[in-house]
Amino acid sequence: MSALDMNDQPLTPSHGFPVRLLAPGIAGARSVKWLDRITVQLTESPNYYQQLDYKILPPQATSRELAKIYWPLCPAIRGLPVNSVICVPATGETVVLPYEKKNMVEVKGYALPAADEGPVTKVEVSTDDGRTWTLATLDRGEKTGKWAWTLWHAEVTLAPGEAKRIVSRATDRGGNVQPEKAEWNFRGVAYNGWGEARDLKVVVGARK
Ligand SMILES: Nc1nc2c(c(=O)[nH]1)N[C@H]1C(S)=C(S)[C@@H](COP(=O)(O)O)O[C@H]1N2
Ligand SMILES: [Mo]
Repeated sequence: MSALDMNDQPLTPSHGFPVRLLAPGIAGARSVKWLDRITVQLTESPNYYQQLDYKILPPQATSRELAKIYWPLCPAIRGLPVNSVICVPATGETVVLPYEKKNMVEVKGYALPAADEGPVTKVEVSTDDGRTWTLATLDRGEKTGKWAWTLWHAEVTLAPGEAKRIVSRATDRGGNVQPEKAEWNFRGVAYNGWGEARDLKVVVGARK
């Protein structure tokens, strides 16, 4: 489909004004901006980004030279895998807990479903490297669209101290669950290992 607006405002030039293609469930790289013509053809587009970028190369493609062998052999990315990211707190941050609510840390982030297997149905957060999980609240709940990103928040227990780590894991309607780690690839694309905030310093603030 084509888009003329974004968030009820006309598209800005940097997002593709006057017309932008929107391909729901397909990586944003395919949502072509500044659209001026559409061709229907039997062969794949020779466009640089279709042929030589946004592909998941196998792990043995470890250099530019080796990658050259694999570019024509691998399919262009279409759908992205299920994913979640922790935005608050951020890695390296010092979290000051109010004295009255010590040990409870507010965590916020976003999640997206795999390709067209959305929406995200569950996000979980862990403060013990995945041994136990706390269910996050999906901000839009049932109203989340099939292809939409999901904002989420959770409150987790985290004792004061240094080098603390929080991780997140999303599940979508198709049953896809975010893995702890994803396999390395040359361009680092489509990485969907657990969301993470690490090197956190947690301190308790003064009594009110
Ligand atoms: N014409 C055109 N459209 C494009 C691109 C581009 O280089 N040229 N980049 C794509 C990529 S890789 C991405 S991630 C998205 C980014 O869209 P945004 O800037 O609106 O977030 O636009 C896509 N559409
Ligand atoms: Mo991109």
